[in-house]
Formats: sequence, C-alpha cells, structure tokens
Amino acid sequence: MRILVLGGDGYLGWPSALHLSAGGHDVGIADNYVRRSYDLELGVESLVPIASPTDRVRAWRDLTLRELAVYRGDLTDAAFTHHMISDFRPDAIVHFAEQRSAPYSMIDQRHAVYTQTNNVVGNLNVLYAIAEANPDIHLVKLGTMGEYGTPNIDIEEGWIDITHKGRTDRVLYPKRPGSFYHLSKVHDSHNIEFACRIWGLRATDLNQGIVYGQETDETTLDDRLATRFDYDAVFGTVLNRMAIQAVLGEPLTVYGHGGQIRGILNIVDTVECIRIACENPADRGEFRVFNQFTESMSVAEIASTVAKVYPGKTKTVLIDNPRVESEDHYYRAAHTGLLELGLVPHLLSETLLSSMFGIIDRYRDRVNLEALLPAVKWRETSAQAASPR
Ligand code: NAD
Ligand code: USQ
Repeated sequence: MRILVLGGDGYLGWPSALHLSAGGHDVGIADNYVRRSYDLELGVESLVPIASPTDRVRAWRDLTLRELAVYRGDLTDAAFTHHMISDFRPDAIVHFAEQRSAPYSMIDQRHAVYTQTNNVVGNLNVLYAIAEANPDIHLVKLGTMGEYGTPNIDIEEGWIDITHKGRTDRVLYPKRPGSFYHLSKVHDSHNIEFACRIWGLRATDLNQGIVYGQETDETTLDDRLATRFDYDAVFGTVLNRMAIQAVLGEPLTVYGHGGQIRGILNIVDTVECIRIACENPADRGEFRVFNQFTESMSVAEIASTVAKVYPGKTKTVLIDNPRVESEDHYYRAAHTGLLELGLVPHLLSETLLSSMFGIIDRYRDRVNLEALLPAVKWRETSAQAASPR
C-alpha cells in the first residue's frame, strides 16, 4: 500500500512510518516540525537525542534501501495539504499531526486557541483533500481515550446503543474530556463522522491511551533512527516520566492521590495497531472507532509498579493535582476491535520497564530537573512558569 504518515517526525509518527516501511509499504511522511520548536519555546529537549529530519530519513534509506517521501508543510495550509495528497496518491493516510499535550493546551488562551485551530483546521483540510482527491483513501486518525473522560458507565468503542423513552438508536458515545487538547480530538471525531456520512469517506478513529516506551524493532537499528522521549511536565506522559524520575533519584510525582485510571500501551503496540488498521480498512461511509490501549491502571499503580521494578531506591510524592479530573471513578472501557484484527499486546512487564531504565540511564545527563515539576494549572487561565519567550 501507499501510506502517508502525517506528523511523521513525531514521537509516534516516526516509528510508525518506519514500521510500515519495514512491512513493505511505500511510505511518505509529512510534518511542519513544530514539535521541535515547542522544545525551544519550553526550554527542554527530548531525553534521547533525535537526528535532524534529513539525517533520520537518510539513515533509514542507507540501512534498508527503502525511500521515504518527505513533505514539509503545515496541514492548516489547505493548498499544501491538497497538493501533497494529490501528489503522493496514498491508499491510506495516518494522521498523527496535531498538538498533543493537554498541559500545553492549558497554558493560557493563546495556547488553547492555537491547539484547537491547529488540530481542528488541519484535520478538516485533510478531510476536504481526501474528498476531492480520492474519497477511497482510508483515513486512520489518532484520537484519544481521554475523549470519553471517566463516565460512570462502561465505555464502548466510539458508538453506543441507547434506549430513551421507549425508542432505540445507535449514537456516538457521549464525550466529557478533560482539557482543551482532548476537546480538540472530540471536535475532530465529530467532523470525521460527518465527512463519512456526507461524502462516503472511510475512516478509523483510534482512541489511543497513554503510550510509554521509546524503542521499536526499527528505531533500535541505529541511533539516528531514535524517536523522541519526553520527560518534562508539559510533554512528558505519566509512565515515561515516572521511569525517568526513578532513574534520576527524583520523586515519582503522583498528582492528587493517584486514583485516576487510564488506558496505556507500549510503543511497539502503537506501531503494530497502525499497521493493522491500515491493512484492514474501514468500509466506504464507515466511521469506525477502536479504543487503542492494552491495559488500564491507576496513576498510583503506575508509580508503585515503577518503584517495584526499579532496582534502586525510589520515593513517591503526592502533589496537589494541577488538573481538574476525577480521582475516584468507575472505569471499564471496551478494547476488542484491534485484538480481533490480530494485535498481540505487550503488557507492562519487568522486561519492558528495565529496558526503559537502560535507555534513561544512558542519557540521564541531558535532563533539565527544573522541567520536571508541573507549572500549568487547570484552574488558572494563565500559567506564568510555562509561558513562551
Ligand atoms: P508529537 O507531538 O511527538 O508528534 C506530532 C507531530 O505532528 C510533530 O512532529 C509535529 O511537528 C507535527 N504537527 C503538529 N501540527 C502539525 C501541522 N499543523 N502540520 C504538520 N505537522 C504538524 O506527538 P505524538 O506523541 O507522536 O502523538 C501523535 C498523535 O497521537 C497525536 O495526534 C496525539 O494526540 C496522539 N496520541 C498520542 C499519545 C501519546 O501518549 N503520545 C496517546 C494518545 C494519542
Ligand atoms: N499524572 C501524574 N503525574 C505526572 C504526570 C501525569 O499523576 O507526573 C497524571 C495526570 O494527572 C493524568 C494522568 O497522569 O491523570 C495522565 O497524564 P499524562 O500527562 O500522562 O497524559 P494526558 O495528559 O492524558 O495525555 C497523554 C498524551 C496525549 C494523549 C493522552 C491519552 O500527551 O497526547 O491523547 O495521553 S489519554 O490519556 O488516554 O487521553
């Protein structure tokens, strides 16, 4: 297949592009490299050094003799997006290219507006470009488990059958997300479902849980193929952060009392889910939703698992929750769609965690300790500490 990976320079887009290429697909990647400039804005860097876009693409070609087509541009630029899709002629488009940090979207009004404009407008341009270039293209869009929030009923895969006053219908599962970022994904989902209905597009919305880990079969072939690994309080995600905190001898930061339950998955399962979704397209007109995670755990359980496996001493601190989120809640989310298509999960294990500890130890000197503590607070409309220069 010809597969275009939007956001192909990011934490997940890059290893997914390599995995698809290694699997025999013809892959193109597109990115505006804005993720690299958030680092400059926030004064941090990926824990693991990443090669320049040109060097990593060249390294893949030199090692495997496989070419990646590269498009540099911004999805909010409609002309660029249309041109790229017509030029590459993909069978599938995997769309990772959004601002993906909840804290970043909550810094202040400017960051909230940027996040929603970037994500919603970019996605809308992709939908129009597919409809006009070739409505047969399968859109595989990265959504998030956080779209659902933590309802007091079971979470289904995107759709729910409800009976109300004696009548029954199948409707999009109700959403109650916890940040302006997560809300942007809800808006995207609604726009995609509408595009499937009116133009007969085919789409898979992957409501992904929190990804952890840094290595895949392809990225470990050469240091120049490494993907980023974020630890700071804005872009670092909970399990990655706690593994890094353990190695550095810094306290594991549990927000609130840690009862928040989240779906998680290893990065090797992410890249495999992307391959599976691409190779098993949705039908024309179908808005298909998969909940993409392999297990769920509370934040406190994540901290205690990291502490148990790490061979050295660790300390856990409960800090005032900077977010507004439920810390005591029911959580049971369906996630059978990808398993039925053949996903074999890699559950959180001593081996997976120990390999993360090894990578972290190798690059421990690159950490800026000041970036570990959260400064963005949901209840405040502006957080000074994380303000851009
Ligand atoms: P990332 O920030 O590392 O990668 C996103 C990439 O998209 C970056 O390289 C960025 O430069 C690019 N991009 C952003 N806006 C763009 C635009 N307008 N035009 C072109 N390129 C643009 O993020 P990630 O962690 O790789 O996440 C990828 C996707 O997966 C996101 O949509 C995110 O919401 C979703 N997701 C991530 C996780 C996670 O744990 N990392 C979990 C669930 C869902
Ligand atoms: N948390 C801590 N301590 C920390 C960091 C986070 O207790 O040091 C808590 C948060 O309060 C939250 C949970 O851990 O309850 C998850 O936070 P996170 O920063 O790991 O993840 P989140 O903000 O939800 O966002 C991440 C990705 C996002 C993706 C989402 C998947 O950044 O792109 O969409 O995970 S999900 O959570 O399923 O929506």
